[in-house]
Amino acid sequence: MNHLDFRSDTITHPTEEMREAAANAKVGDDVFGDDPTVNELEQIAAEKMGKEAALFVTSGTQGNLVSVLGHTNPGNEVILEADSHIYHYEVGGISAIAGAIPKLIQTEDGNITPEMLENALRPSNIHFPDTSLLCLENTHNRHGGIALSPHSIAEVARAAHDHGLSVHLDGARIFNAAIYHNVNVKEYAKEVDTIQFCLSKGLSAPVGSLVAGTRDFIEKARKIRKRLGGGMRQAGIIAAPGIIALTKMVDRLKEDHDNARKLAEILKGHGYKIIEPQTNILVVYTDGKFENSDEAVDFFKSKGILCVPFGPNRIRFTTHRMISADDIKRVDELLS
Ligand code: TLP
Repeated sequence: MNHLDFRSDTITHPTEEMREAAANAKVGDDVFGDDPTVNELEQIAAEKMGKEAALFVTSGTQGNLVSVLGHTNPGNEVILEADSHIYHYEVGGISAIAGAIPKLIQTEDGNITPEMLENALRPSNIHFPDTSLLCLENTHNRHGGIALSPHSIAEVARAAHDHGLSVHLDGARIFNAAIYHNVNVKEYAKEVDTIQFCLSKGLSAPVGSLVAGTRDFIEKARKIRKRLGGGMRQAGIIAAPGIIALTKMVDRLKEDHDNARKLAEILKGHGYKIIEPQTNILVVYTDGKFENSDEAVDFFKSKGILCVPFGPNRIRFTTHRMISADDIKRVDELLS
């Protein structure tokens, strides 16, 4: 059966133009700084984010880890939203590799307010770890792809800076957030010390993420990436599709948002409770219909629709370039 695959926007294949760009990319040894295509991608990324420099990394997970390592010392505390990707889905890297201790803040909607941050901060005491970093996430994956506003990010980032913390933004889908709020991504990046964003999700590149920040931080991060085994050689082959992702694929993300809203209407029509989607992620509650999320995933699969479990009583659908408006209409037929 030819399934409609809503498991993630990470499943997007590179476009023909990306494949051609990969085949024809000018390359060099990037550990020597010699790969012109990687250098170009890093420069475009830094300019887009309004930061001094950027570093091409293998994945969002590596970008977040490199950033946490750059901002902390072993034993430091890192403040995170309780449902953050870094805490849930990155195999405990910030503890296992950076030696950081996470402090979680529970929120209704992924938005850490200055007040919540103040309450989480510890007074100075010989027994306590030093708190050195606040990590934010936008769009917020486990909160249903909610897009935090530049204002919310600015408020909490400024509060964190006032207390001497650094701020890292996991902006895996930051362009989706910027499109939702109709702002330039720089509005987000300017408030944080570092931002990580992914080329390999809705933007359809096959591999890679970037970390952007000050020149000094990025030089430090380059060495940390090397320590993690992320020093790549003729990486222009994978950076070339990334340039197309960044320069040509951002505007079309709006289609994914429109399709998520259409999908939400269809699922509501079939009696499902959902979190209203703002971007390309749609979270659907399974209680009242199924015993648990695995059963729900199996049911949808039997209808030719792939999605993922998202906690005990929730499943997630993600729209992306390889799902068309006609595919969305087919969901209605498949469920009827
Ligand atoms: N998220 C993936 C899975 O890991 C869950 C997905 O399918 O959504 N930050 C955020 C907010 C993410 O959603 C992801 C990927 C990452 C970081 C990590 O990116 P990769 O997969 O490139 O390491």
